[in-house]
Amino acid sequence: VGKPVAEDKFSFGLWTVGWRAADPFGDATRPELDVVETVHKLAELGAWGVTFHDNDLIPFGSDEREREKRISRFRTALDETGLVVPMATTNLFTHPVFKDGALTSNDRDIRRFALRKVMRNMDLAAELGATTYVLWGGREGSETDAAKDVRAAMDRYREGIDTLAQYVVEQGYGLRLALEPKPNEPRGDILLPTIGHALAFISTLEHHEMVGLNPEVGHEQMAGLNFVHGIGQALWQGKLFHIDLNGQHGPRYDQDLVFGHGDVLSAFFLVDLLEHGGYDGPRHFDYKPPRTEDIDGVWASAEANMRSYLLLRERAKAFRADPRVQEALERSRVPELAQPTLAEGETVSDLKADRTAFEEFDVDAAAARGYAYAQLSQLAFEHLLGAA
Ligand code: GLT
Ligand code: MN
Ligand code: MN
Ligand code: MN
Repeated sequence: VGKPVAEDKFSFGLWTVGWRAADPFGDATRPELDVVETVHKLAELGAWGVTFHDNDLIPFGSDEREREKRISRFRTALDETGLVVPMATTNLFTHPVFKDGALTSNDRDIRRFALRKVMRNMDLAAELGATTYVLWGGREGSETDAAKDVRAAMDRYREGIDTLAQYVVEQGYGLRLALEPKPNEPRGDILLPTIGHALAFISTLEHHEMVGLNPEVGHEQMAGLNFVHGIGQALWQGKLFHIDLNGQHGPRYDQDLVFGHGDVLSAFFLVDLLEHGGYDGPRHFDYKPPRTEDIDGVWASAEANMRSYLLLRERAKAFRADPRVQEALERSRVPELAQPTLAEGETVSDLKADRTAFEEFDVDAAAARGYAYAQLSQLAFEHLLGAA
């Protein structure tokens, strides 16, 4: 595969390559990365976009002068490189004020402060041309069920998202909101833990049409769920506004590995789905360069994300184009699922009157038919390995 190009729409959060690798047990292993250097390096590697939290760019508590200075340095780097800002988000988790959450903190003053913090960064996001605004509620949750009235918390969560959507409408910003589910970490339990919970929540919103999802590979896998199925449903509901690509080895702490460096078979089917399922948004990497790496390792890992995606895309294309795969899909009756179960114009009483559907249906013969999924699955595996 060649070098990544702008059309690939690869983007990175400033907090990814910029992670200094402090963890709950150890200090940072890397120095601070300068924003301007980051933007230039990402552009050089072939990335198309860069995303940020307010506090990745502007340290919490900066005065107006400092804020303007930082924004202007960032803007200059963007102009110099042509990198775009497709998405922005808010840090509602680092400062101790958010220890019980932001939009759902029990403390009302903190909820009001959180809304203002988001609104302020929405102004900047719109100014920089972003089209998606992500909300990851990492601190929305609890460690004890005694602490949180979940029904009241959902009321406040809905009020918060509706208020922010209303702000976007009133300001005339071209932003859509994308909620990012995660089951736990840093809270013991986080509200809106999975794609499914978040989709159900969105349907209750006043401005539901402008709110969708930013699902992350590792977050669903931490919950033991099939990410490809989650993305399939999000696409089906028109709610895949953005995506966080990375790697994870099943239910354990949030690993944020390089894309493809976790469940590789799932990554293959994910790329196949994104490429053939009508998603044309950013391919955004939300990963952490391992704590063991120096700065060369950081850039090698950034490059690895894009290369993994391109390799998987190439393999997925070959899989789709292989006549043996098309035959295998037919044999497995995969295309038949697209056919409606009732015939055109058929009513439920027609179905009830159809003796071939039930009374005369040969259940034993139907039960005996194999689906040939073993062959199909192996073909996918061999294409993934480049062995087909
Ligand atoms: C944080 C989190 C990510 C979210 C980011 C957006 S912040 O790094 O772990 O999964 O996407 O707020
Ligand atoms: Mn993660
Ligand atoms: Mn993360
Ligand atoms: Mn994420």
